[in-house]
Amino acid sequence: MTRLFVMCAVVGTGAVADILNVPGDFETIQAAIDARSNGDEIVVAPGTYNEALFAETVPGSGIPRKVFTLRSSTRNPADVIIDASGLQAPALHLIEFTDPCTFEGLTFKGGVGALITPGNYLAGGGACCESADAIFTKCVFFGNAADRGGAIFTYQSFGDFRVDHCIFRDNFAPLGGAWYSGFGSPDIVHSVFTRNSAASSLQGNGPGAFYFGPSTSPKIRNCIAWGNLPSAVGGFGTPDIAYSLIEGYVGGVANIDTDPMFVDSAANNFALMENSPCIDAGDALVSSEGLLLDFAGQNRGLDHPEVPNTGRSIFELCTDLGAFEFQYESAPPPNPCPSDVNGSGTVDYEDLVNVLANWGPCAG
Ligand SMILES: [Ca+2]
Ligand SMILES: [Ca+2]
Repeated sequence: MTRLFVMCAVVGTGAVADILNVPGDFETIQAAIDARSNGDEIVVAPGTYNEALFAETVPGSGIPRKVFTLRSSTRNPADVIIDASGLQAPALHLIEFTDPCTFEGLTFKGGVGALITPGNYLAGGGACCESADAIFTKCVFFGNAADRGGAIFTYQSFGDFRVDHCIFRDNFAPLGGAWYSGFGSPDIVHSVFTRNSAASSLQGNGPGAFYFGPSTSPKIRNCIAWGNLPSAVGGFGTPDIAYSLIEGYVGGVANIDTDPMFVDSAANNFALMENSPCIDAGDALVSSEGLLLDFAGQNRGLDHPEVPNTGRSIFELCTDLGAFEFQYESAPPPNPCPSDVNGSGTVDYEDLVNVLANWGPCAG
């Protein structure tokens, strides 16, 4: 009787979530996904996992929702690489999640998209999200390819789709080198799109970063899209783009179109140089909503006192565009009296003795 009561209590609350460790509890990430209960958190140890992940729920089919979180144990995308190379599938494929699953600190690479019918095209090399909301935080998508959405394909998202502090680089698709979005309004915040490419196809040309499909109104804030081929954005949808650097894009509020000045793009270092136009050019209201740490885990919203605040600052917050906040460090104040060798506040006999006692070549 007691046992029955406990079981009912557990099932009744629906709030008992477990942590599933990979490879501690499950040899593969997919095995953990298959074994999950609603609300579980799958924590992956550093390594490269040659897997193509798949999860679905189908409303009315009896397959329970079982929303989950998947993250690296270090929350660093350099440490856990989901590499779908050779598997002829997306690195991640989600179907029918009306509540978002969460993905944090992961790299998705080597995927080639899922076959969508009718239409017969491959969609979403890194992540194919069919009628599925998701939240991607601090994830990297590179070296993925598809026909639509080299890195991400979103279709009929329900309004809770968001990426923040993600880096999309070196992905390819004829339509939407990095992202194809149809029938939905994903939020894209503090992310970097670079070196993604599209090519001519029967459907038309490009663009390299975002393709806004029909009935698509993505909200893009504090992002950088630079160096994508043949262009950054395009399509039929009506994007809401503000406080961003989108190469070649004209319109919206407080957008800029000039070199973002990455520290070392060739080495995939997308932090900002001190003379970057992205510094203090963001919308701090967006950053203040739970996004107060940047890709490197450093504080957001630092005011660079020597840079005009061209974005929207909130109180003391002056946020930057892209995934990294420029870490301003004030220089030490100049010494007003260099001859005061012992720092006494007066230049006197003791300073002179100190100088004479140390006369000659400096050690070292
Ligand atoms: Ca400033
Ligand atoms: Ca700043």
